[in-house]
Amino acid sequence: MNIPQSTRVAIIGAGPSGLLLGQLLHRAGIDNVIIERQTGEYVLGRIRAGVIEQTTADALERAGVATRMHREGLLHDGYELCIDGQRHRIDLARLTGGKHVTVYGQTEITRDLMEARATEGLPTVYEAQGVSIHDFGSAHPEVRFTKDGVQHTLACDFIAGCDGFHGVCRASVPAGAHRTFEKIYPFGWLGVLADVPPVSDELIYVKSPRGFALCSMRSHTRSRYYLQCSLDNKVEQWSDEEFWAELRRRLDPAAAESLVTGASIEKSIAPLRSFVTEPMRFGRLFLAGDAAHIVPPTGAKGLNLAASDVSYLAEALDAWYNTHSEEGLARYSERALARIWKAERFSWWFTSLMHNFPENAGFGQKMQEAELDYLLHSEPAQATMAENYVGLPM
Ligand code: RFL
Ligand code: PHB
Repeated sequence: MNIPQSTRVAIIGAGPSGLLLGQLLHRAGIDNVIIERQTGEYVLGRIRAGVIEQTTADALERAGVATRMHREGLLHDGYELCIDGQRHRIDLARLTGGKHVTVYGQTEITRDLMEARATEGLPTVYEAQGVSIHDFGSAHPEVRFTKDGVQHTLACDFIAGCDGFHGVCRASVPAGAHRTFEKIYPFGWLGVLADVPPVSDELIYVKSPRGFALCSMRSHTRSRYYLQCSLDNKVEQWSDEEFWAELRRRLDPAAAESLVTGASIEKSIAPLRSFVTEPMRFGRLFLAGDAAHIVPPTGAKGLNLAASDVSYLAEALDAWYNTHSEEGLARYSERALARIWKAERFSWWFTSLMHNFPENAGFGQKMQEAELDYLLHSEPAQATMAENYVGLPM
């Protein structure tokens, strides 16, 4: 591939944010180039999100990449909360007037987006080294990087920072130009992916005296399970046998009994964090997705926020190029942050409700118990939870 020297929008990062933005821009007739530091295989190897809101499914539809999701994705109109060995169903469809979520892995969405991009011949530079961004305070920003030992400069009108939490874009913003808000949780999630049938047709979020667990899935034959673990745990400390034994201890007796176990095909530990940077626009640099915010995975909101960010951004750039309106770009940060803070609240609340907190003895624990008791016996409380879980409107 010839590496272009100029484009309209330079997108940094080929995760779901960058790839979806690229596809939405292409559909609006806006040239873009994606610069990614890893290989495509590496990006596909990261096992992450599994639950897709309707607004994300709609964005994939607009991007022209929803065919396989419609065919293979699993529609879920409820999930269960298992509290100290007893299961309670949250009936999403009934509580939200017919809404549902789709269980379809981030890996599959990423693969669909990569394939669409390759089919349409859109430029993506993988294994770009030393990526740096310049002059985004001016009308002529630039991206510089090295590929196969050769230095390249990409001139552009705008830079989209879709390069995740550890990327270069947010780090390039002068310290005084933004504010960050952060909460670190005192535990992580140990995740296992295995080719075994899921323990139940629906997701089960588990709170037990031994800590949180989650039973999720990717298909009728592939399961994804998580355990709350200590931050000083290493993946190597957890054999498959130990993982399954600990999961069984946290489940209710019926689920523990019917759990099918097998060899893990992926095992990893993720720390839990809430993080937001404000604003998300710096001249001609726009941050989107994990580059601007992180949620703990309990609410299943990270990928969904990435999709709403890039939907707002694509709409704003479409208006700029095709109707010469600057309003969408001017309002991008404010619009995106309004949705982000509500998802931050929900993810923090659901995380606080379901996990064991070392510091939570006494009053904190009583508050958690009262909150759970209220939720399980109040229809309006369940409706609020369901409304947030299926996703607030964009
Ligand atoms: P990504 O996916 O991190 O992609 C960023 C890309 O940028 C590249 N990059 C660079 N490229 C060029 N130059 C540089 N200097 C670069 N630095 C980095 C990286 O290589 C990478 O390819 O961010 P993006 O696109 O914003 O997507 C965000 C989502 O990945 C994330 O929010 C979700 O995975 C979060 N998440 C979930 N979200 C949901 O909506 N539903 C879920 O069920 C859900 N479950 C999860 C999750 C995240 C998890 N982990 C491990 C954090 C479950 C887990 C366990
Ligand atoms: C997942 O399947 O990976 C998953 C599902 C729901 C969550 C988080 C992760 O809340």
